[in-house]
Amino acid sequence: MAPAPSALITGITGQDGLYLAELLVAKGYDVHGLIRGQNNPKLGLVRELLPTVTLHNGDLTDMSSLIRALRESDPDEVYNLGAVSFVAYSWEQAALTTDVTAKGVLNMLESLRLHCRDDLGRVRFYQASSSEMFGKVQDVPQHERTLLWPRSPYGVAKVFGHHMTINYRESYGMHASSGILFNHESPRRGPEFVTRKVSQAVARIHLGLQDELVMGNLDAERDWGFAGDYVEAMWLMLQQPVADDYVIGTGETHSVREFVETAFAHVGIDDWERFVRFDERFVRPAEVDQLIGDAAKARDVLGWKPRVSFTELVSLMVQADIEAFRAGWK
Ligand code: NDP
Ligand code: GDR
Repeated sequence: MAPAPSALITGITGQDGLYLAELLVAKGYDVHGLIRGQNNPKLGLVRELLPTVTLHNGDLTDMSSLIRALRESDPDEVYNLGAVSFVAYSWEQAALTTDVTAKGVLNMLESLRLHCRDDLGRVRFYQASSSEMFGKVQDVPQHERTLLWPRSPYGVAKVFGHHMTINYRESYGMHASSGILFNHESPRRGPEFVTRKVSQAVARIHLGLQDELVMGNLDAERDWGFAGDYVEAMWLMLQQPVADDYVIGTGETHSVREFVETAFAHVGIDDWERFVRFDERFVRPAEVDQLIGDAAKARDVLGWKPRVSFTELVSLMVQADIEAFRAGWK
């Protein structure tokens, strides 16, 4: 019997890392994760959800730790999901964002190149690229050949990682693929992101625990999908004989206002405006006004399509938060 395939995931403590690790464990992989910091607060959660996963200490800014993690895990596939991923924060810590989200990708690719030595196609690599790279969009909808025009230090950092991934593929023949993923959400989304901020607030308002929701730009439009669907696309990319880049999105766009309205509708509140207050603090120095992905290539080549609709996504997030608050977890 062939040995189980193995995978190393950076960013395993994040939203996507958890879903991807669960998917790979279910597929029979020997799963390894990179975990950073001397006392990571997510360690307990990872151990509880993923008891069979092997964790390796390391940080994307520390190349020797990446080489060690590769040596210890000896993976067939590497998924590079680790990043400073909150766009608003990237203006406050632009240099840190560059070190982790941009140079961290180079550190991982270079570590992999050294690890694989004379068989560079041996390990398949996935880079978590982002629709934020499209920024001031030059095509509607956005596809794999749309010109990149990032609008934040985060977006700029992701462009670096994206092109470095393509460069390592072209220079060394590495099986390095880049998924240009549009926003994807879930009950595991960090509370700093708008969807979870809204789902938590609406749940708390519904339960009488909070009476207002303070927001920034309600006019921004995003192509929102469910994270569980999107990690399948990551895996599918690495199963292809030839590495390539793919846009992953739903092909629908909705405003932040619509997200808020749909979330309140889930708890039977129609006059939602009375709960929502605007605060300049949440407005960004430069905004990405509208994103909408054309995932035709992923549909045709990978056979991928999203399963969860916008309304289902909003409802499942609000409902999960209602249940979590009721259970008194938070
Ligand atoms: P999260 O913010 O939930 O997770 C980020 C992960 O990166 C965490 O595990 C975090 O670890 C880790 N990390 C942060 N800094 C470092 C570091 N210096 N070294 C190693 N790991 C580090 O992000 P998501 O799960 O939502 O996203 C996964 C990836 O996909 C990210 O690269 C993100 O930029 C990208 N992406 C996400 C999209 C989305 O809509 N979710 C869309 C497109 C791209 P810790 O817990 O220790 O902080
Ligand atoms: P985004 O996600 O920047 O698209 O990046 P986020 O949920 O933070 O913002 C989406 C839009 O909502 C507007 N907005 C607010 N955002 C936040 N966080 N808080 C608010 O109060 C608020 N009010 C309005 C924002 O201005 C923005 O237009 C996410 C991250 O996961 C990235 O890592 C990933 O690459 C991209 O999605 C695709």
